[in-house]
Amino acid sequence: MTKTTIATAPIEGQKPGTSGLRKKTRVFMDEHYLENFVQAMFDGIGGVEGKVLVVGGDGRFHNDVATQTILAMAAANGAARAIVGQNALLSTPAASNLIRTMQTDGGVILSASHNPGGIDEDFGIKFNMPNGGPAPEGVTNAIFERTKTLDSYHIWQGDPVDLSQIGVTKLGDMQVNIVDPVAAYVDLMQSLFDFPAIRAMIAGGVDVRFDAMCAITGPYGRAILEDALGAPAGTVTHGTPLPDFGGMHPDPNPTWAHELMAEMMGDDAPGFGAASDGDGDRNMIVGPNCYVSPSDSLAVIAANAHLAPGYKDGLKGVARSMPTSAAVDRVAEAMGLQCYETPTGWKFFGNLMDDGRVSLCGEESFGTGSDHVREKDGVWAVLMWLNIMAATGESVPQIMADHWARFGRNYYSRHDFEAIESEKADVLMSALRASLAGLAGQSFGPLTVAAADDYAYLDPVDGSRSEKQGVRVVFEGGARFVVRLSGTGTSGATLRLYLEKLDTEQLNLDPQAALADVIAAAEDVIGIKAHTGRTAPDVIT
Ligand code: VG1
Ligand code: CO
Repeated sequence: MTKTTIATAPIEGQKPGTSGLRKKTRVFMDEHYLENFVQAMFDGIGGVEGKVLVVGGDGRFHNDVATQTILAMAAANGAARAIVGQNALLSTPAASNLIRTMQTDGGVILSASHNPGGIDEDFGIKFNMPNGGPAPEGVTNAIFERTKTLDSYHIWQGDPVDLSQIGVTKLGDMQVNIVDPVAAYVDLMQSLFDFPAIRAMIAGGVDVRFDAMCAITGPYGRAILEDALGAPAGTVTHGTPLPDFGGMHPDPNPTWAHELMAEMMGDDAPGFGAASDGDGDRNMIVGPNCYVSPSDSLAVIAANAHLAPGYKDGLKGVARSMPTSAAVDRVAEAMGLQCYETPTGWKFFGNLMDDGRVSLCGEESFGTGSDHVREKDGVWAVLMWLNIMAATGESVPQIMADHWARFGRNYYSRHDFEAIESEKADVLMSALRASLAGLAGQSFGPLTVAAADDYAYLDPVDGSRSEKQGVRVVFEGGARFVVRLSGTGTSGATLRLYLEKLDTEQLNLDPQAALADVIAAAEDVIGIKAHTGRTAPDVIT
């Protein structure tokens, strides 16, 4: 085996988005594409000489081949050690945990998360920092800048490492530790939640369904729910990770997790249902005939986290992404907790957690997590819910009814318009931004605009500033909508429209009906139909 330096040239468009670089798999398979980005990543963090890195991914098509490339490049760039999940598998939260507990210099996570996998679908890669969290914008910008000047990369030429056996091996001078991807994560969950109480609840007849959507959480779900908590075999469905996710779209929302939804909305539904995404950081919670919106799930967890042993002393504070509903704000206010608002993307929560300001974070996009790692964590949220149910003896519908009775209900929905021509989406956003200054005071149906702006964030910990993080229009009385373009897609543009309205009296309306005024006003202000020709969203959550 030899270390070689390969001549290359900059490749355009290697700009990380909301969560790393995501492109079509075939793009990543192009000559030098992955290698260029990995070298830029290593250079962007100041080199990997003598460093220790965690490497793993969600098992989608190309995960295995890309892992070998990254290991060969880490070795040639002088890394001291790589810690790799067996067969190159690691859920995103499990990778975050290993980065932290093994005190490494960071990690490379291969995933396009909730995007479909396969040779004709999506692939992705991102760098996580020594704190276990996604690289902040300063670092991703440095990586992107480096992609523009790169003229060579270093790689070991030789046989691939056998990643099928747990143990220690070598690649050139670099040590490679192949670890069980699940074990340390199970220990962490056991340290946070009351496993005996959850076990007793399941033994007492609460039937659990966990849809892993043929993605990474299958082995985690089985080890925890079926082995440690005694749920019967079959509790975890679609539990074997497959390179193409069995053709499923591993995004845990009512549209894509429709098999689970059908079961949960049917007669004889299980007592608790959940699904996770491609890389295991998202979750959807469903009770019998009771879908829990992610914003509500965050609020319920904020109100009840103290029931879980790992959080018995209460939360330090909470944070939500800007488009996430203010349901959690109401809980924070009642409990005397500080509540922070950040731009979309988990990378913005890291500083708040590292600084000890918050211990619970969440996004409306089915992401919830705590400071046990620095990523959102799907299985963690499932266990938190089961722990709350075991501690209160209440069902999911009861928990929701109690919560809304106490705090009111922030009716919430997100409408996604997918695969819009990028140019049309850009024109729409520019026109919307240009109209903001004149919106205040204007009425749309029964709603009058109180304020409209383009959200910018000043990080209270490091003083960094992020601009243009979403247009928000707030109406008198507090109803609002938010518009932004997705930063995780790989073809065209996806427009996300987030809608919200608080009601403290009528608690059992259909969200789309409750939000009808806001939906109509949003269309009047934005003109989605006029700009794109679209009359209805592709996905509603
Ligand atoms: C989406 C979500 C965002 C989430 C991101 C990564 O980003 O809206 O809340 O943090 O995906 O999630 P965007 O830019 O498409 O709206 V995952 O599960 O991909 O790591
Ligand atoms: Co994900």
